Amino acid sequence: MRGQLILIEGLDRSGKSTQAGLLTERLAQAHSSQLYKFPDRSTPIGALINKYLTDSSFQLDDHSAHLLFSANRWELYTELLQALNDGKFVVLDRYIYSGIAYSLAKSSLKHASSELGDVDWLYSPDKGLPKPDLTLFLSLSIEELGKRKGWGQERYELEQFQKEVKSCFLRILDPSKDSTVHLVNVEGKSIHEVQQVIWDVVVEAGCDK
Ligand code: T5A
Ligand code: NA
Repeated sequence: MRGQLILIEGLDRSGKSTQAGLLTERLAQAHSSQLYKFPDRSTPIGALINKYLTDSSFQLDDHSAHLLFSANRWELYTELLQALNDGKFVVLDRYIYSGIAYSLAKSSLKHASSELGDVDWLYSPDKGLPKPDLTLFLSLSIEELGKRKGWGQERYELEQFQKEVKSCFLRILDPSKDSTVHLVNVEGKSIHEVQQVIWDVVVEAGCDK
């Protein structure tokens, strides 16, 4: 039987990696589970993405950057699909919605996407990747993010840009249009409290079995 594909999305430093790791461990109590993080900086395309994120002098056209993030997901596609087909429960730390939201937040690509019919151009390179059975978006105020450790070190960690990204995420992740999408308010919650809320949503959605 195919395993479940559970995605954790959110802004930079919202606690995705912490929660994705804890969820993978929790699922491992009853199933074989595996975690994938995107971008995966260990691959050939991931190395280029890492350079782009950490070296402000390294420039890429926004369209090219968008395609690279998608290409990075395709690098892991065969392995990820195999894991799911082997019955593994797969947890994703960012995925296609990050790809859309961060690009949509750039004025250059907003223009491209509206010309080509809303966000069609942005979605097209990810077409064919497995859709998550459940997506949890960790929602937190920009003020709180700015207080988190290491904030401001990478390309996109700018307050105004994150505000824009947040509104793009909320535009494409709409629980009233897609029942697999859940918004999780993590404001003022401890790591343990967020973990419990996430687990409740997973169980409620039947994604723990
Ligand atoms: N990107 C990504 C794209 O543009 N397109 C794409 O297609 C994809 C996939 C790097 C950048 O790439 C962009 C988005 C990003 O700008 P990344 O490597 O995932 O992506 O980078 P970050 O999101 O910045 O990863 P972080 O590890 O910094 O953030 P997390 O995973 O959200 O946060 P986490 O768990 O590491 O926690 C951050 C800090 O907060 C603390 C933790 O201990 C840690 O110190 N923390 C809490 N503190 C208080 N209360 C809580 N509840 C806490 N939870 C965690
Ligand atoms: Na992370």
